[in-house]
Amino acid sequence: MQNHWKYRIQRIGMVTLGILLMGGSVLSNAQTQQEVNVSIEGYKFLTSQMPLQLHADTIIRVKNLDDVRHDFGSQMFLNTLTHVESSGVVTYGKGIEGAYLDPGQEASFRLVLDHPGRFQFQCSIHPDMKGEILLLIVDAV
Ligand SMILES: [Cu+2]
Repeated sequence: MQNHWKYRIQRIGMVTLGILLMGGSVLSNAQTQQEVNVSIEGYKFLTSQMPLQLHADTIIRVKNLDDVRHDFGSQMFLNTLTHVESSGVVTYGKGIEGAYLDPGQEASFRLVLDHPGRFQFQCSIHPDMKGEILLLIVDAV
């Protein structure tokens, strides 16, 4: 029963996202997307990222390679509009804490970072699991 309710809310979110994306593509000048890849293996976050730029579309792809459930959560999503896709379910908005990942599962987080810094993330199930994404100011090429 509760699953049905959740599904409906998320469907509504998807429609809203479609409208926002259409609006966004008119406003932005086809910026390139920058990627951060995070794999979870052996109760550790392994991060690979290119130098990140401010105000660019950023996608964080997270994959759980362990055979236990993990969580990818970060404060950075709380005040930032974030588009999360996990198991074919899309959520969009501010205040997203993160996503749970079952064994083998992937999730992606799309957002635009508007200030530099170290963005920390963690697994709420295993508090010792922590990682970070760095956004240093670099001159655009
Ligand atoms: Cu964990």
